[in-house]
Amino acid sequence: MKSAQVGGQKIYPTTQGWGEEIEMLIKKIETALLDQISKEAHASNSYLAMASWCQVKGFRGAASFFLTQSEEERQHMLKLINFVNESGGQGIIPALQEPLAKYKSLVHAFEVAFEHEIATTKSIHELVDLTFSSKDYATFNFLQWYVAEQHEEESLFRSVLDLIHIAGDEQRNLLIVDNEIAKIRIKA
Ligand code: OFO
Repeated sequence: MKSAQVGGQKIYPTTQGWGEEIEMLIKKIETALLDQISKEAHASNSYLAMASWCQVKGFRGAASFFLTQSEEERQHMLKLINFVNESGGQGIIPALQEPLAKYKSLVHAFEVAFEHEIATTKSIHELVDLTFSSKDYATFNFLQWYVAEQHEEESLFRSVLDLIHIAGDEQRNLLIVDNEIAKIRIKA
């Protein structure tokens, strides 16, 4: 990075470079941000796979829900890439691991999605911890948006799961639920 925020201050390398300790700290935070880019990309791809499965199974509401979610995750990834680039690093575009293509049921797809969200929240919180303990307040501040976003998304997925559980297994009820899922983001 051309400059770094350490100890609450913007610092610049000398002609000899950063000094080993700061160099390692910057690398650690940058690596963690790149790892988060990769996780957001995987989330986007996974939700696209879920949208495709839902479409094939006739769950049009859930398909549209997952498509929107996939697009949101892509935006989260882009936001991180921009931040890393603007901070003097380089946002690396990761290779994608193949997401799960088949689900046992609609509830299964949403359970997998919810687990993704819980894992993402954990990873964002670890990043926040790292930036705070490193006194990298600029990145810490940037990450607050992700903390709020994860809180919202966990709550959204929890509402969908509640809805599916109330409906039970009956196919007729599931179709009504599917309609409701299409509208849930508007209500939230
Ligand atoms: Fe990227 O917001 Fe959830 O996962």
